[in-house]
Amino acid sequence: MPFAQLVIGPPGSGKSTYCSGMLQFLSAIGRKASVINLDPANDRTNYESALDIRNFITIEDIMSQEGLGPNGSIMRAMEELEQNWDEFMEDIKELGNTDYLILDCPGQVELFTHHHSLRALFLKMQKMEYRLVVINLIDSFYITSPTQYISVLLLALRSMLQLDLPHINVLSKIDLLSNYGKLDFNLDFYTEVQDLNYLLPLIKKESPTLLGERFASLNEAIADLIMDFGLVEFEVLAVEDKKSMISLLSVIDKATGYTFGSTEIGGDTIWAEATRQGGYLGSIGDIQERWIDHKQQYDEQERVEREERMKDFDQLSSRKMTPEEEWEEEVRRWEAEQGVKIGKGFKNEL
Ligand SMILES: Nc1nc2c(ncn2[C@@H]2O[C@H](COP(=O)(O)OP(=O)(O)OP(=O)(O)O)[C@@H](O)[C@H]2O)c(=O)[nH]1
Ligand SMILES: [Mg+2]
Repeated sequence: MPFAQLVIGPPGSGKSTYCSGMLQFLSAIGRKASVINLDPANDRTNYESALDIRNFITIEDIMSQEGLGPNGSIMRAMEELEQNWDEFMEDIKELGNTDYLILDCPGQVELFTHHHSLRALFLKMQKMEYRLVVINLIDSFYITSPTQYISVLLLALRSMLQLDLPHINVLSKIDLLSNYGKLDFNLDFYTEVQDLNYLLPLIKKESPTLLGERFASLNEAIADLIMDFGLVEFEVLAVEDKKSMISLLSVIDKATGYTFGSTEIGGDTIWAEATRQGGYLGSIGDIQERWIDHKQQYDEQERVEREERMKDFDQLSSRKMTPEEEWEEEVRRWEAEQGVKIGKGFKNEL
């Protein structure tokens, strides 16, 4: 049973960087993974793609043939891909046996809020028995302003409803958050999407004009809607931080059913189960402490520990630790800390 991560998110939210990091990580722990570049504008990927939409279609071609601008051309390229999906799918099949496909999608939000092509492609993959999970990356910068936060919540909700697949929303670049000044609330307020009514006075302050009052009312209505659905939650990610990648993978594994090692469980059950259990991120207070309150101490402590591990390894084996061995070591430590297995052979052990 192949699994696929569909990596979406607004422009610059870290999709391609994530795909590259996840590819390295999965490969290091012995899962066969391949990245497919679905972004026709992505001419310099920071990973080696197993398959590239640009081999079929480039936005330069569409721009010159159809007289469209770069953004319209990306939408058009997705429509063309949808029409020629069988050919593309044949190429995916030729990639052979992969545990995980990782799809690096374009950043136009229309693609996952109301345009049909991406959804149609994902549905086709689902029919081919891929176990899909959407990874929706949203730059954590947006939680620094109440109205922007409401806006990304709406975006996340809209994508969840439109794509109708197991969906993991992730606040990306969490390592940069402490540079943006003090948040109005603790980080868990934002990740758990707690009572948004607390934001309302701040929204009113952010928009003091008459028009601003109507804007505040709009935000209030959206906040109510988001709370009514109660679907949106966020994980956090700093792509260079191995622990945060490992934690996120454990959440992904639950959402896809990889954790269960069974092909029998239906998608709904898995999603419900994954949602019920929540992440393995430790208590959410740890995240506030790790990424905001004591970030520098944690960074320093982790740097020192890593150097010591490297030195010990060096002395014992008279060679440097490979990146794969570093990942394995980090996974082992994480497993010991959490009492949960994620590494090689995990599927068979269950
Ligand atoms: N500090 C930090 N920077 C990150 C992280 N993830 C991505 N970035 C940076 O964010 C920038 C944008 O990342 P990309 O991976 O190109 O983002 P994208 O979503 O693929 O962008 P588009 O394809 O243009 O939509 C790059 O400079 C990355 O190095 C992170 O976790 N922490
Ligand atoms: Mg990209």
